[in-house]
Amino acid sequence: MLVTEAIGQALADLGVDTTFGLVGSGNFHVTNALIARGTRFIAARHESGAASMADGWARITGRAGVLSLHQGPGITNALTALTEAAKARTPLLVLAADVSPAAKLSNFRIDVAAISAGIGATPARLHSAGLAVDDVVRAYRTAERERRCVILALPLDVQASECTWPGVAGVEGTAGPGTLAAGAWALAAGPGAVPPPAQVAALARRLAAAQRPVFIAGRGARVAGPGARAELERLAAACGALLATSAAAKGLFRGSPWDLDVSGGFATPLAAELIRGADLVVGWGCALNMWTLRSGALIGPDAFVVQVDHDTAAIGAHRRPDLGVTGDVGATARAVADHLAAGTSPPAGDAGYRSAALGARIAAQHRWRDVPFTDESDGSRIDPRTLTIELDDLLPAERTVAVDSGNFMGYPSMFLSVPDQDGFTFTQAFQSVGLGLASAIGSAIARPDRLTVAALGDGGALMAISELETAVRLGLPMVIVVYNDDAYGAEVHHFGPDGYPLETVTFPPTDIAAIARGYGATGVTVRAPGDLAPVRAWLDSSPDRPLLIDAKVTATHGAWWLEEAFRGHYPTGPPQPASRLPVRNPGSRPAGIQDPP
Ligand SMILES: Cc1ncc(C[n+]2csc(CCOP(=O)(O)OP(=O)(O)O)c2C)c(N)n1
Ligand SMILES: [Mg+2]
Repeated sequence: MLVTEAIGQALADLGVDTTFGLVGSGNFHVTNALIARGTRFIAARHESGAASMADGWARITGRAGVLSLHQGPGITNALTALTEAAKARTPLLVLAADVSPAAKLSNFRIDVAAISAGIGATPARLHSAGLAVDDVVRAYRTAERERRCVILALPLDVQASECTWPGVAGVEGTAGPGTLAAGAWALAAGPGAVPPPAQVAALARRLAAAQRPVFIAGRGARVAGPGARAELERLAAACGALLATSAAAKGLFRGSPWDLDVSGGFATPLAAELIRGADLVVGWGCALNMWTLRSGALIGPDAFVVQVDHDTAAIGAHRRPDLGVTGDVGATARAVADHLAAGTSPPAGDAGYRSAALGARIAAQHRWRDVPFTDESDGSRIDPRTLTIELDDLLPAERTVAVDSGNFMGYPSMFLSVPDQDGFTFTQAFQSVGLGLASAIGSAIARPDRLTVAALGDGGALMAISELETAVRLGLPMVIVVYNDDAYGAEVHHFGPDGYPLETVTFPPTDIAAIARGYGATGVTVRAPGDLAPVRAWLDSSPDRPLLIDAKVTATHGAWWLEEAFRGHYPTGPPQPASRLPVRNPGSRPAGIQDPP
């Protein structure tokens, strides 16, 4: 068989059933080999979109995504989205066509390995026809087990070579095509590592002594498997801990009466108060970074901080804990709960942080929509909070929310509820604008049983709008909400108050609903709650195409969480403005063209 066919066979045997990509000559045959073996191929319109779709799909399914790219520009077009995947530790295998070594002066030549390493991905390559299957299996397993973005260079000459099916050498129980069991390596991967007994005892002691413990679970808890939540809840109940998550694990404790939702910039006033009041904070598979802890402001002065992570390198990477515990989230929680249960003096009768009075406060105030605010809608523009609360009521609760980056991003993150930890796709590891639409499409493909809601700014929407064609072609009944302020609002609100010129970051109004209709989607313009009636009609119509809501939102002031983000740019304090010279940029708007009212 050809090497391309062997690659398709090996990946199909590994259980790959969905691949994303954009096909050129260099990945034409390998993509077809995957399709011939039963894989569904999702053709995107831009490689960035293809990569974000694979990323979103992998986050929601918990499986390794597979992406197929043409050589050279096919790879470079995908780099921003791949950087996000690498930083977020999304398991992703990239089948990256590459020029033959002998094609020294090919226009398509780039240094794939150097670029891969430069964005934090793991470089790999097909070494020869004889080793190709081993190379592919190793790359896939590295992506899957180590949660890496592995970029596997596929030189054209190796792809075109003949090979004999090698039976996936070195892999247990494989002698020929179709025999590589999908779970064969999963056993060896060893999730479930229990920390050393001394660490278990130390954490148990701290929990037993704590008056007001709070657990913050992160991405590591989300990916630790379905049992992790139950183990964490059992332990939390034993010591009276309140429950919170990082944004990446939003939804993990949904339904618990002790769930404070997200810790960090998106925390409700009540959640922030209670986390700040904790005497013990335990991060579970959680980086405890500046976002989750509001740069440390959510940790009270006398709080004891514990970090549990199976990856030793993660412990203390952002903030030095008072106690580091090396172990799998679920296994550690179980071991500590068992230790507490077996102890001679457990905190008998002590409810910890779980008093009846607090329970009542949490029940009344745990959602952002329970926090009073002044609706700033004025008839021509809708307050983004009002818009999002209306949508929260209108859209089915069984939903996946995917959020792009920008000033708007807190509104969907804070005001739209999600059903569980698999209901939120948050591509913020690289803080790139423009990945939200495609990661939503990947999420929608991953969970067709749920309504996917993409939340975008107008900047991010227009940057990535070409994937609307993909969503229409695939017949995805998803909702795309554009918080349209005709601006790069993040910049406007950051620099505007200091009097800087804003011509480079403001734009004439764009009718994004009309653009959506041009792609074949349903488009609705919303300026007031009453304009949302067509959303109800769309929901009731068994839709087979996306609905884009072009929401003209108020923009009188910036979102407060934005300042937190900008503070991260300058850890040693913001630079002082050197000059305030007015900037007149003739390139931004042709003379004589006025903005429509
Ligand atoms: C790829 C990329 N380019 C530029 C930026 C800088 N940036 C951060 S937020 C933002 C504005 C995004 O505008 P929009 O999507 O309309 O959201 P808004 O801030 O207006 O709510 C920009 C340009 C970025 N983060 N990523
Ligand atoms: Mg905007």
